[in-house]
Amino acid sequence: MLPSCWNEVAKKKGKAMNNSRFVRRSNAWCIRIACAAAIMIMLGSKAQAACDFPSNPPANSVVTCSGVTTTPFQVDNIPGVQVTNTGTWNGAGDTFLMDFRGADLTDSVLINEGVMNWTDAFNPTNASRGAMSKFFNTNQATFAEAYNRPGGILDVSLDPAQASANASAIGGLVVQSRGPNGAMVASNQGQINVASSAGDDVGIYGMIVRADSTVMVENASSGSITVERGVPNANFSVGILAEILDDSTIPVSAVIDNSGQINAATSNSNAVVGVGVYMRQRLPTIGNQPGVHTLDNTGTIEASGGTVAGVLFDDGGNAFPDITVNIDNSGSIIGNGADFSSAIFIDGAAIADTSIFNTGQMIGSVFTSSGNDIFEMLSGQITGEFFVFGDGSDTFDLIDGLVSGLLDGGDDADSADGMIDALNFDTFTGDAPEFVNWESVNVINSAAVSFATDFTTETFSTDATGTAIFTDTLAVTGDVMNDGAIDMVSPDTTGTATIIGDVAGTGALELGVNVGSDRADVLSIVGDTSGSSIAISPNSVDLQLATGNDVLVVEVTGTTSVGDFTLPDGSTMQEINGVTYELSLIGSDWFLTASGSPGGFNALPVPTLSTWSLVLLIGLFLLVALVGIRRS
Ligand SMILES: [Ca+2]
Ligand SMILES: [Ca+2]
Ligand SMILES: [Ca+2]
Ligand SMILES: [Ca+2]
Repeated sequence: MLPSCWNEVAKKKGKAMNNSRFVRRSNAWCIRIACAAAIMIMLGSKAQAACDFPSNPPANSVVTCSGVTTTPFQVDNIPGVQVTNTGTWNGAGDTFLMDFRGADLTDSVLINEGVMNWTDAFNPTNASRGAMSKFFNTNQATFAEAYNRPGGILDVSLDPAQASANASAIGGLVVQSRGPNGAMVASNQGQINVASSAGDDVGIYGMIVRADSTVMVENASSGSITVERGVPNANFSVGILAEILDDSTIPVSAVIDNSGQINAATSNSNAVVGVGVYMRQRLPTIGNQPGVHTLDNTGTIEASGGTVAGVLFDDGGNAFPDITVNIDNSGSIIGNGADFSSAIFIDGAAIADTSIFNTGQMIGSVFTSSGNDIFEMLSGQITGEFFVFGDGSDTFDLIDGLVSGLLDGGDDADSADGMIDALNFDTFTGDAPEFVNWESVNVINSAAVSFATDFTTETFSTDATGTAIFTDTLAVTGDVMNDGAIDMVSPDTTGTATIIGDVAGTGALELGVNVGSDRADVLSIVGDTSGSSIAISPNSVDLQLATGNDVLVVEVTGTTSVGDFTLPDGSTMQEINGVTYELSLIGSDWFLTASGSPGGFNALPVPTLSTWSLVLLIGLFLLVALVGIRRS
């Protein structure tokens, strides 16, 4: 037989996936499967059956089930069996369809290409159960795979009359690999539907994929997962759960790749929790092995109802060290809850370092934990009430796209606690969203950003190519390092921005000036300017003749010294509307004063006729006089 994950890997390579770890890992597994397959061909038996092939075939059998059946197919403590359903398989009540159990299920492969219906489902056992397969907790499957192929349908509906009989979760595809450092691969390329219409006190799941060390889950572009709970219930309704269990002696990882549709819908009751993709590391590894949890989403993940998360990570409240969560979204992640809406929720008890790369759409808030988190907003749109990064030194890079909601770096805006959050406007052009609790705010790499809402930070900076546009009356609390440009130009020269902190840097300060009415945009600095050499650039807003009166441009309450500000190119002189002005320090305030007479000299109005005009006029008079003399 062909290794069943071979096609998956080929397809991923064809997609030019950038997640090379995923491909490398897949290749390693496929080599193992290829070997197992070769052994099967040499040793195994092959059977065709209308879902009535006797259970417990020899090891390494390849079993195909067709036709219609209601008989469970059991594999008990037999390694290397591959079972494929191509027909229609109906089960009802407390039952299994494909039932894998026992101590050794290594290299089991479960495939559905037909229809598997589980109606009136209930689960009185203490272990979760799915329409398609179940491995008990005692299993020792060091590697196993499960596929719902294109066209395959897994349909589960819970029995309302048996609501109280349920003891554990019910799902569409439920598999786990519990051997030493076990690995589990599962892929949905067809349809999975799980529905509950009664108050069943049990979690319902499209897919549950678990292992001690390694989990790989795919919902392919042809895949759709719908989990729907019609009535209030405190338990979970989840599209995909990818969970690392316990006892791994090697670093653990879970990779989820969604390019299809995932919808987890609950009723609008507050207590109802709906989750599109649930990433979890529940129990301790041996020796606190590092854990990496990765979601690559190019499709749609949506959770709707009462309290919802498009994507959720938790570590069972264990605060495991050395956990990394990576989310790459170029599709849609939507949390649409009546009471609580999050697109991404990293449980606050975890200390995971979370990295999020977004080029797609997110609707709903984002919460990360006390780790050091990174959010790269590369393009697309995120719309939510809050984007909260919590404790730890976190970074938000706004490069392109639209952010609608409050960006909250967490902890405070002070580095004394050792937690220093950086908000970087990197090449971004547009309006800054509202933000709080960032120790460092930076406008870099040719970014041009308008700031309309007062903010507090420890250090605000522009690099040599960055422009910060301050709207009228903006107040910035924090020190400012301006190596690029602060642009306060307002057409009516009424800008009165305030910096409550020290100012330094070698950049520019763009102001609007009206030298006809002795007015300019004024920057107030409640602090010192020592050591700076900022070039004030007065931009005349109209052509009114200059009065030559003093014009205030910068006021400083602390210390400021000659040379801290200049005019462009290090000059101290500039002609504006016919009068040469000089930048003068008077007290601790900076004025434009008519050249040579700092301190209030009222220059005479500039003559309306130039000297050349006068000469021309005098010449004309002389000419007229000469002509008059000759005629007389
Ligand atoms: Ca954090
Ligand atoms: Ca923080
Ligand atoms: Ca902070
Ligand atoms: Ca802090």
